[in-house]
Amino acid sequence: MDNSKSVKMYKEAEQYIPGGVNSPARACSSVGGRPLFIERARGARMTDVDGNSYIDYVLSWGPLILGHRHPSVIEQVEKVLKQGTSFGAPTELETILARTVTEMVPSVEKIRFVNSGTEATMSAVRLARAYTGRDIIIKFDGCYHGHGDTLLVAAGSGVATLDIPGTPGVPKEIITNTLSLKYNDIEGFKSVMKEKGDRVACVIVEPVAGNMGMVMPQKGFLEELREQTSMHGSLLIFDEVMTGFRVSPGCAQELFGIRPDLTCFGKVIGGGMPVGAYGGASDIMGRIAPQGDVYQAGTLSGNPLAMAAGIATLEELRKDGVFDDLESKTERLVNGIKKAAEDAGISVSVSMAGAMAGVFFNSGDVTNFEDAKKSDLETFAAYYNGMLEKGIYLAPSQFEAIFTSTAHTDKDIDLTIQAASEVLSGINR
Ligand code: KE4
Repeated sequence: MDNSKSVKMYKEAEQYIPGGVNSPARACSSVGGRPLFIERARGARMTDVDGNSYIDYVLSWGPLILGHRHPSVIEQVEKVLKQGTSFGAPTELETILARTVTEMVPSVEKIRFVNSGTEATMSAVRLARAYTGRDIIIKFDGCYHGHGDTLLVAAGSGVATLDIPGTPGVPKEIITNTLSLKYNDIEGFKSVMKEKGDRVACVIVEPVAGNMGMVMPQKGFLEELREQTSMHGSLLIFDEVMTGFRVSPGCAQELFGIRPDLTCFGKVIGGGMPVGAYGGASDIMGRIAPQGDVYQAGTLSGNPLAMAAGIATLEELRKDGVFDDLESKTERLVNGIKKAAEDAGISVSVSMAGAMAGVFFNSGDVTNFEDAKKSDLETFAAYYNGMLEKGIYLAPSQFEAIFTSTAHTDKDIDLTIQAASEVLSGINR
């Protein structure tokens, strides 16, 4: 595959941008490659600057659940573009998207838009600390909640991929009140809450973990988080930046029937434009300035172009049958990859929820970060590069997830399964 233009552009980018990328997750160092420079995309396909075309399962790391350049998203954004790009003043579009989210996610009575998932989680934690008057926050190893100082402890995603501590530059005092526990370890969580529960401001969790690879919550885990936080007057925050409107139209909280106190959103809610959000019960959100005294602000928060993309995306997702189709496509894909690995004699563990899936090259079940780190990273690198050669664009890390979209066709899924079969059977030879 000719990548000469990407190679040239990457060299140029490295002169001005650290690592040549504006997010470490895009670096391909962990799989021994370099990032491709993309020229255009439509539906489930992306084309790089050398004219190579790929079936895309990264979808801008989740936002493009309708695929690239969905007609209604483009139409809505172009309509707003004719009026302006940003006003720094309220627009009706913000209210429309806010109302849509409250209709789709009942636990959200009020919502504040920001520009990224990081801003959403950072603000939700600040709000929880203010609302409870407490300082301790609990997260889980391998979960990634963006790059905010207090949450970079034992984080997943690019922090895990690059195997870096994640906290250089974060003063110890800032993270002394951040406890990171083992995901799915109910007894461990209960004992910490027994000892410190009355000082815990919030527990923040990815209800389906997608940043250590994809790890499902074990039976009773989320229920226990809900029970213990209610018992101790702590807030339960669901970080649904990745799972939001992807694992179910009503998010993971609908899938598992758990009502968190606060929910963080990102990715799909912006339809490919920079949007994050946090929301929850009115009495909690009422503490946010200017209604309350907890400060959080943003120049481009609620940007009309981004709101238009988000509205168009959620309106499409609400249509009957969309999720059933997404789910069956994802199931066929992940079972096809599983069978390809097993036929090649390669240990594999897979999982899926709605329009997201995970594939670990691992001989055991993966229920937490420790298990995930036992995966065969060499096999993953060979699989990643082999699939790329065959025109299948995956996240360049074992510690990321697979995303499907309404734009992926049955033919795309068949081609992907075929590619996996050829690549994986070639690895062990
Ligand atoms: P952003 O600040 O990147 O918009 O959102 C941070 C975030 C928060 N919470 C969860 C559960 C997330 O998955 C993320 C971001 N996800 C990564 C991919 N695993 C974004 C990719 C990147 O960092 O470039």
